[in-house]
Amino acid sequence: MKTMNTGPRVWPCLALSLGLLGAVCSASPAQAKASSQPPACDIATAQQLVSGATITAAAMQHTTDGVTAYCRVDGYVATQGPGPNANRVNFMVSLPEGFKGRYYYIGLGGAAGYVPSPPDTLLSQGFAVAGSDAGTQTFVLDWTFAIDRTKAFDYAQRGVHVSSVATQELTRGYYQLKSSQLKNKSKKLYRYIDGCSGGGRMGNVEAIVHPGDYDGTILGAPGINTGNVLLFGKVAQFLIQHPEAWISPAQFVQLEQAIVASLDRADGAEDGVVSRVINAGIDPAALGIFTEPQLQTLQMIREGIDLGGVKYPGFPLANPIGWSSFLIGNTPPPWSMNPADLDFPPAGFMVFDSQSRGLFGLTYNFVEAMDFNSAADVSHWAQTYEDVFIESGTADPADLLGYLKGGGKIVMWHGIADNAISVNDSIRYYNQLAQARGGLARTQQSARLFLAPGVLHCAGGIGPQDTPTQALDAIVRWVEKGVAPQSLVANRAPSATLPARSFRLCPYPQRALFKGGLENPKGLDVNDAANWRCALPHHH
Ligand SMILES: [Ca+2]
Repeated sequence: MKTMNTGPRVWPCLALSLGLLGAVCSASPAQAKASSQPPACDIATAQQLVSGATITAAAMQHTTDGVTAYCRVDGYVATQGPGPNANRVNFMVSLPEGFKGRYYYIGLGGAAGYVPSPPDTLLSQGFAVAGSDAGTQTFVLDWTFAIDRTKAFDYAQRGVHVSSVATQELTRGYYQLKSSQLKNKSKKLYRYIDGCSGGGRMGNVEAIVHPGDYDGTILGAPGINTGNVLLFGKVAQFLIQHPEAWISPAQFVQLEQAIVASLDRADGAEDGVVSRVINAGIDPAALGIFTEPQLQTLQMIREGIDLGGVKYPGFPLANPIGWSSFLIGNTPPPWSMNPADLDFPPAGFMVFDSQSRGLFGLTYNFVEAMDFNSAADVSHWAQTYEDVFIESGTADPADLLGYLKGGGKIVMWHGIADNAISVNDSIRYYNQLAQARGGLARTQQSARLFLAPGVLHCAGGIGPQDTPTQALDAIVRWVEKGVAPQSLVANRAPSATLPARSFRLCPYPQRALFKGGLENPKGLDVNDAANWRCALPHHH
């Protein structure tokens, strides 16, 4: 296999699907405008507002529509240890005119690696927007930076924390939230962190390790289980060693059509969408289109992996066409490591290979070195990950209790068709959180999980595409007004093949039920969320 070469032009769509886009929101704002002018937007002034960080740039900018002016401040926090090298966590915070007392931190997916730009929509709505590279400066699917254990620790937990502290200090200072001139009586800065995949991991780690940093946390398809990447490696190794077990994209299209044909109605609405997590109910072997080795591949993906104690549950059968890009590869092995070639490996291989090199050395070749059938090998890998990415491996949901008891709110969401992180793992995590918190009812007072039908990893697929927007809207109301979300209504824009649709997403374990039912005698529009309601499974 050729050497790892990960140019930035690879996987642009994947970068999107890893949750690199910020969300937008349209909540009604609290009055929090400073009555006095904000300080000047320049390096010297910004530097005076913050301790423990070095400001490198500060300048007024405008949203692309030219309407909203904001002061963008860039800087870094110097870090040291546990490795011998020092490091820098680069950050930005953008401070708009028309500030509404809200601060939003952009959680980055994948390996982070760059300072994100603030979304215009959030700035126009009066959010101060912050983000950082989490202390890494590599491509989004390259974790080899972890060879430097200082960078590994920054990525795991310290980077988001120190940049949150610095940018919140800058926000408070810029808007003079410590002064008495605010109309906002509480002088409260409402702080939100939002991300998907690796970005969800960031929010989860913050809530666990630094529960005082945020008031509201959005966990989109969060990477919270080391078994997730171990399963990537296991599947990729199996395919490399057994190329005949590779499954073509065309076969996944056939499988998906068969799944929808047989399971569509099981959720109570014939709408071409499998709206429930269904882990059984279809036997791929019965379709007669897969060979025995291919059935083994499917079984591996559905089975998950055992870390010894913690289990990473496998993927449900929902919309498996996404499995080609993430798990199986669009072309059969052997794969080329040259991004210019079309026979590039699946994203899951890239993730597991680079993480393995980051953990065990740049020349480490997991395909040769790992035995995924050996419990000792699997648990050694997982344990090394825990030791290097401290507090960022397999999370214990009980560790969220401090954040929740302190008043913090969590909106968690996950696409049922997720092709990178199994929706079953978010369900597992939420159920275990409910156990630790003393039951579902109590847990739902501060943490809710919403499942989005048809959504691939963070975005894409036939389901709703603005779930992050709706989740932010919901958590703002929850944090600032105490109104917990009874459901989220998320939307899909019309496409060449599908009409516009709104979806009702219900707090787990509730499900969305179509009021028209399978027969739909009144001819209700299945594409309108108003015709769906939330109910517990046994109430239909
Ligand atoms: Ca259906």
